[in-house]
Amino acid sequence: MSMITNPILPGFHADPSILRVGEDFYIATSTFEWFPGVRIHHSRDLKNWSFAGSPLTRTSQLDMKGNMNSGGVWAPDLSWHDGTFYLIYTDVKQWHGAYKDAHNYLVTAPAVTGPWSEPVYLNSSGFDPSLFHDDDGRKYLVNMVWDYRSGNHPFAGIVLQEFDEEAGTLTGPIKMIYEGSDIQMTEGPHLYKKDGWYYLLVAEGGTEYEHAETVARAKTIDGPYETDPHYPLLTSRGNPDLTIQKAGHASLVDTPNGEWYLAHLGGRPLNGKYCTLGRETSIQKVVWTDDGWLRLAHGGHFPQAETEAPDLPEVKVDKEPVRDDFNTDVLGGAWNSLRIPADPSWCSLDDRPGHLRLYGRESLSSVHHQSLVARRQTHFACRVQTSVDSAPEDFQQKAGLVVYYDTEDHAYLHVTHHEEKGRVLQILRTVGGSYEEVLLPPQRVAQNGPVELACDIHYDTMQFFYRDAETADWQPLGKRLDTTHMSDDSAPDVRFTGTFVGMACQDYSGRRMAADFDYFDYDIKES
Ligand code: 6LW
Repeated sequence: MSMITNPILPGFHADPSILRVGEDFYIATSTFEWFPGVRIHHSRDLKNWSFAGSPLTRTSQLDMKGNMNSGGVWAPDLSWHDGTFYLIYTDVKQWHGAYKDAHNYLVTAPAVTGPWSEPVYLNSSGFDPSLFHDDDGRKYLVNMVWDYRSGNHPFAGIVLQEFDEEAGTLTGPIKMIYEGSDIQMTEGPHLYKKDGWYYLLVAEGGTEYEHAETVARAKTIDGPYETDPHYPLLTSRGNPDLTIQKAGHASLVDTPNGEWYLAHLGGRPLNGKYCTLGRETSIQKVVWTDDGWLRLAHGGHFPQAETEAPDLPEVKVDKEPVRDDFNTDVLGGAWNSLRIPADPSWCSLDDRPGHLRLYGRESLSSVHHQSLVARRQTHFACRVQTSVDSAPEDFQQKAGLVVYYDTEDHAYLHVTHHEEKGRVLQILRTVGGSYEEVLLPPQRVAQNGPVELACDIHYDTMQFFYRDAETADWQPLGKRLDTTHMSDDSAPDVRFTGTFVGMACQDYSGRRMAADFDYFDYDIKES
């Protein structure tokens, strides 16, 4: 029997919205404060997936300057009707106590690769909106709503409202259709229709170790919805031995042969707690009971690390190359910037051919204009390596290799300038927002030319290295550093992303120092 190994999208790929159009499967996932917004992957067999593009590529669609950490794009919903793709998404500006500032939008396109439209504003009542296309041609938006009647605005349930596509607005009454099971924190609604029933899938229990997915159904779209008597459909709670923890936030798809699958988020903790790779996408085969409820095909409620593959021909995809040597015209699909697009005013492949040039901007703690380009860490064991050519003139100028969770938690090996030593290397680290210079005194390096920087990440620790014209081989720098603080689980705040690795450049003085990166390697060190 052919099996699918979970996760199918390793590294930070949360809140999967799965869709089939003909023989093509798509999954859209959340990107939070990282640009471009939303990642779409494509597959023909549910087993082999490749990146297929990001719909939100310009600030007219998404401007996240100033957004909080783990704000931005939450839980997109991808759907298709009559030749058009619909993508619904939330831009979360702030979430803190009663301070809830999040807005829901729709963009459309004739193909997943675009061109994607300008956004249509929908509402600001909550998050996790999704669009349902009913058989009669009417469209409905469902989303969770905050309870604005009480103090900290807790979750009130799922509301439904019709969407008038021609007018581009929501219309008619807003109906509370489901207040959730007793698990509560009901969110992530997706509606489906099958055999005369409307099925409402919701995430519950919060997106951590208590997470779950629950199904409810009704004969009419506005309810009353009856909870599955054997809820939840899926959860990892109470079972710390499972490979895939935090299972929940799911969506449903059928194959051309009539098999059914549930895509869902999950995390693989280190040391029983820290999901440094973020919340990833997994998939489970599901079946329908005779009385019309969904069940995991292998029985029970727990996610499996392997699930039975569908009866479809396998279509393999190319492996990602280890090296990006920046000889392309546009940045590859793996790369991301923080909050705003990577544009030539600070990030260029043209200014020095064969190099990625970054012009120095604000600090790694800025929520506005960072000069940082990074990709997801998708394996627990990997080596990242780059070569930077830069001539800092004082301590206000830096450039180098970054391992980054957010403004509070990151580690940064960089070249900078020291009054007595000239060009030096320093490792700057922040843990929970507390700043530490790891290399004291800083390490002097060749005063001119490129310096190679590397980091070996091995599960819960990592080690930086460097090599330059004056060193015979790679030299370790500083102590082995902990990686677990770069996870959703290391702080009580709202934290939803994962670890990134990449390149950055700062110039606090406004002189816009240039840093030229000749290549970037992402080398997988696990089987
Ligand atoms: C998402 C919500 C959730 O919007 O976490 O796990 C939030 N579920 O549905 C962020 O991913």
